[in-house]
Amino acid sequence: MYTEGMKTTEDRSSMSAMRQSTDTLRVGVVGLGYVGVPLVNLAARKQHPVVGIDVDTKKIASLNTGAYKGTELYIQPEYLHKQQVSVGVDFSALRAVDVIVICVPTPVTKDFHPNLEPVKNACKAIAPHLQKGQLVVLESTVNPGVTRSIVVPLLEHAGLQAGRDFSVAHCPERINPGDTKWNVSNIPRVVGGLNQQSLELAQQFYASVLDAPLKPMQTLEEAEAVKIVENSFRDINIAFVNELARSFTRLNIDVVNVIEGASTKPFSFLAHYPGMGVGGHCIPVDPYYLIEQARANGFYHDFLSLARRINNDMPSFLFDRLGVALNEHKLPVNGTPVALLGLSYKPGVGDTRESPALVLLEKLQSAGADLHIFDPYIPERSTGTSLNSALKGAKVLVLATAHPEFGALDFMALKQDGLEIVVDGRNFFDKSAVQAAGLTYVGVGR
Ligand code: SAJ
Repeated sequence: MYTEGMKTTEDRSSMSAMRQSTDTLRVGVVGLGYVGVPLVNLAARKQHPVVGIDVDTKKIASLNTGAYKGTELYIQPEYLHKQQVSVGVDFSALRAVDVIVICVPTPVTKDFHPNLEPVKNACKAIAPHLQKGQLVVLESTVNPGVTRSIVVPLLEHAGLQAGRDFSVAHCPERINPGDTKWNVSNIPRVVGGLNQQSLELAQQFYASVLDAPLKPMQTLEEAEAVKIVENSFRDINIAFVNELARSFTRLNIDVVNVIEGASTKPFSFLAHYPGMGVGGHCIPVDPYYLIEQARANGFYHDFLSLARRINNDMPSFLFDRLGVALNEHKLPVNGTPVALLGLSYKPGVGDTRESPALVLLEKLQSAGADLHIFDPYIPERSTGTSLNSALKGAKVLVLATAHPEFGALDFMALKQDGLEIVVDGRNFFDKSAVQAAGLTYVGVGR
């Protein structure tokens, strides 16, 4: 541990070097995805020299040409041109930096267990190149205890001692893909350190890149828990309204109108909306981290687990509602032309991770539906090249993602073309306009 008596000249020089040069810290970012790339651009914008490392050679090649797809997923070409930023697969480049930030994915396995392999592999690749005086920050979302019990020992593998020879901190990422207001620069953050020295160095680093408050936590575990708690909070609130949607369907009450009504209360109510399920790399994933770790320590999160089950059941709920509507129209699923609009887990992005649309797609395929798929953000998985080609001849329209591109449908014309049923998995359409066109409307709780 860094204590006054134990500082060697070298340690003190590297720390004081970091202190003196926070305006030009050399930054290493490991993992160049939707979290790492914005951080690379931000650190470069703040005049830090940056080394970006990823194991994906194709990604590196694409980043180097500046042609990487996506608005937040490319490195500003000028940083590459003036060589302020360099990206590659060689972890030895990290020897020359002051701060190493780990931004690799933390997915769950098919049976919903946390998959820490990317984090472990990153630490194993970093360890041989770790230098005295460096700070290592984990930004990947992990359950409380992972930084101390998994990351630190793997980094120490090269013989250096965490807290004495190098510092360790956790600053959970809060990137919100597609968000035009909140970004890597202005989102407030929390940070925890292995020891006071680690916390202070991490605060110095983030103070030099963020234009947002940074709340120091008492421990690494508190910082890890913050991210899990904020995303579990969202998951249980969505589960609440999804359960209401199933109940109100039977009571013939429009749950969206009720939520809008509850939203008139100026305090103590936070609106969430029902839909065909919860996708993405955060909300449906993070609660499992806490469920698993608590279970390993003798506590079972009944409530978090129930919320996960409710949300995971929503694609089935919608599929059953489709079956009821098809029955009313004397149509089988098998062989009926169905236009499936959207595969992504949220509007405006082309990301199918944990997407409920894929669960519904599988059910429709298994039942033999004549599927015509269109997602403007995922052309490679669309069966047609346009919205109109997917809709042509469809008897059923299923909206699985509320992409804005689906907001101007002419339901009267679609009715003329033979459409009979609209299944609105995100309560996206104007129900009365659909019904006025003589179509059957199936929503989620409305
Ligand atoms: N969803 C609902 N009902 C809601 C809100 C969301 O069914 O009321 C569904 C969405 O359709 C989607 C899933 O939940 O399938 C996740 O949606 P999201 O809006 O939470 O989007 P994410 O996954 O990008 O979540 C991120 C998170 N950010 C981080 O973890 C850093 C989350 O904490 C944010 O609250 C969220 O963005 C946001 O608010 O946009």
